[in-house]
Amino acid sequence: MKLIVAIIQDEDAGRLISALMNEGFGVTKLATTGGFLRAGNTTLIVGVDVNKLPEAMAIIEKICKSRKQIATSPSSVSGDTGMYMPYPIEVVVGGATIFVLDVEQFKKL
Ligand code: 2BA
Repeated sequence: MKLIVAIIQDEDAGRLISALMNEGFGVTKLATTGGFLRAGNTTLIVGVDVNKLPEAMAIIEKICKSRKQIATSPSSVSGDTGMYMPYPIEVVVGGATIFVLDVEQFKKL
């Protein structure tokens, strides 16, 4: 068994959860925050049989879209003044950041 940990954008979460559940995958949704943008995102954990992994990955790939986002820089540009000067930046947030982990044990009690 494998555990998919997929960090996705909030906008895609509802559709992705529905698509995965329609195909019989079990899904847990976590409300998370990206370290760089300090904005909300969604992390899904999905336990899958090894032979179903490609199917789950294909669903994630189909639904999750990358988007440009304008954000205020989380760090300061202080120069000599020591002042905090936030400035707008454009970043491309990926459709999904995915980790696939080996599952040592899986139990439902
Ligand atoms: P954030 O950390 O909020 O990052 C959002 C987007 O900002 C990133 O999109 C990337 O395009 C940009 N970004 C991140 N760090 C940057 C930096 N130091 N300088 C310039 N731009 C930067 P993604 O790479 O698609 O990441 C989307 C979200 O996935 C991240 O949100 C974070 O929550 C998660 N993530 C990405 N890589 C990760 C990793 N190696 N481990 C854990 N979580 C990760």
